[in-house]
Amino acid sequence: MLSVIWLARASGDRVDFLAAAGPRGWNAVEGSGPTRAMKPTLIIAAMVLVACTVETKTEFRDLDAICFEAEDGIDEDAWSCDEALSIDCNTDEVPDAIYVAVEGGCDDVTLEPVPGPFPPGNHDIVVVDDQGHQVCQTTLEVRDPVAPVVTTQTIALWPPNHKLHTIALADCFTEVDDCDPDWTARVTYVSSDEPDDDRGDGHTIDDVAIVADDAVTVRSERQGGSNGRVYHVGYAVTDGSGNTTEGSCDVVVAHDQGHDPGAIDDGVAYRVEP
Ligand SMILES: [Ca+2]
Ligand SMILES: [Ca+2]
Ligand SMILES: [Ca+2]
Ligand SMILES: [Ca+2]
Repeated sequence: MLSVIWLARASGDRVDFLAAAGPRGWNAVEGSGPTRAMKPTLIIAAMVLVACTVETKTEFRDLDAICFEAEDGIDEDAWSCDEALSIDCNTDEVPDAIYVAVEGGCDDVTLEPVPGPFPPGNHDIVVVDDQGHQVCQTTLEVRDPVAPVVTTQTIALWPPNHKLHTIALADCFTEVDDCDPDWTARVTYVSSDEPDDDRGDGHTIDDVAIVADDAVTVRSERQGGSNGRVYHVGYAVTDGSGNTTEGSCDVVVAHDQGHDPGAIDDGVAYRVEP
């Protein structure tokens, strides 16, 4: 069972890897507070961890090609090149090796590894010898019927100085667990539990906006006479097989710094969609 968890986003010149975790559930994001300030630490930690964990992802290994003498047979669990293989990447691992039956013995046969990676999808598996001659061919189907599992954190903005903050989905995701590294995330809405411009909140409008497929801006502001402001950032995370998980993460502006969690959600006052 492969269980590398990673959080990677590619968007212009922004962070490529934000968090990564191994089978024991390592989590790059600890504590709460202004995420913007934590970002450099996250990037460094993530780069180190991605370098360590990617090698354990079975799909990223090459496939050894092993000659066997047809008359001797192979273990019943071994994958022989004379049959196609279909696996579910949530429950099965890509085998380490494919076995190739050769009449007359393996003494003079040297087979090349079949280069990976093998993410979800259909793969032609062509085994060649060290002279480049094709020895056999089959197919590997890697199925992924399970939607990504997304874990988020609440982001706190302070002080309430009416400034806009850009929040990327990568800022509020702490884990995206999927056997397919080729997932994408998009914003589905952003909402506020206070009106755009009301009493005791200054004189600004457009407090929420969607500024990219995967990013919003929200204003660090709340009504002085209320209980703190709660923004919801809706997201959809879709893997390469089209399985989608939807949810939202919170961005809060406390009424003051004496409260924990410091803002009470009064329901949606208004929301913006793409
Ligand atoms: Ca999946
Ligand atoms: Ca106002
Ligand atoms: Ca406002
Ligand atoms: Ca509130």
